[in-house]
Amino acid sequence: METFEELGRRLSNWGRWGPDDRRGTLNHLTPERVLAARESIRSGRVFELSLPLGKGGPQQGGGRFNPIHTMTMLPGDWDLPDGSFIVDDQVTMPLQCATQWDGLGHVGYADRLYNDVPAAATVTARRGAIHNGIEAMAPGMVGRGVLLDVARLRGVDWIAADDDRIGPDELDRAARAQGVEVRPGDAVLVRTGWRRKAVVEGSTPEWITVSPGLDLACAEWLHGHDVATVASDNWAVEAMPSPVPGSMLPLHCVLIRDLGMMLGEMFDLEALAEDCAADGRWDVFLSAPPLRVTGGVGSPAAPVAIK
Ligand code: UVW
Repeated sequence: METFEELGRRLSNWGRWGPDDRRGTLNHLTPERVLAARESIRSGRVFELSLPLGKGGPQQGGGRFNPIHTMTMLPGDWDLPDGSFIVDDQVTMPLQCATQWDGLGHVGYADRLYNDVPAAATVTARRGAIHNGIEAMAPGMVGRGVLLDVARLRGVDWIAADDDRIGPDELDRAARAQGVEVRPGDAVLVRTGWRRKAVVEGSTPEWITVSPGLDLACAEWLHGHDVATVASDNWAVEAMPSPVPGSMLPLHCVLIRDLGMMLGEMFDLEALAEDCAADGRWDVFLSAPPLRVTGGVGSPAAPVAIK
């Protein structure tokens, strides 16, 4: 059986867009494809796909915590002679704690990041990811998005963590059932229903330790369709725990490090999925830029889908 490293080597995009490329599969997002994505706007309805940022956010793992919002200036602190006043605030948060993009500095293996960049020498405490920082991805994913509602295909509110992982055949079946085509340059939005579970049941510790999601075999499907990005409503896009002994995030490794693909996590696809099921249109115009955090390995995102 092919290991994830062998799969990564076989699908590798290293060198495809030049030795200094830092944008990976976002290169599929050409001006022509962005322009064509306007055809997905039909009604003007806009859907917010991010989770609220605050202490009510999801259960966290790995030392991450929900955003801490503090007021740094209250009415009365800086009042002006004309009676006007100024109020300021700040947020302290890990960049990986809510709706987010994983950048190309987020995951690697064998001391390499995307496009053969040495990891230990180029990700530093002072400067972050010197070569594969998230700022190189800006303006990021702005183009056509396709929602594949796998939970709906299975006829469930959400896929259970111990159900079968989502494989390439199922992505094809969802697209066929919905009558939508995945095109080069698209963002594929995969709904597992995991967000709905958090809303219905509350975000329990299991929400982050186990989860439904994509199987490693989906890497070849995403590669074969020349998609720009993939995003999901769970916390890791891929199914947890991993099917590969000793490897926690094999799909991350192949997609981020070998293909150069940003992953979108904890996207709230609930309202959008309801609307798509109602009108039978599953393609959207997606605007989901990352913050330009210099040397950042990820970024919070506030994606919006326009129908
Ligand atoms: C980890 O980094 C562990 O996961 P994710 O990319 O899903 O935030």
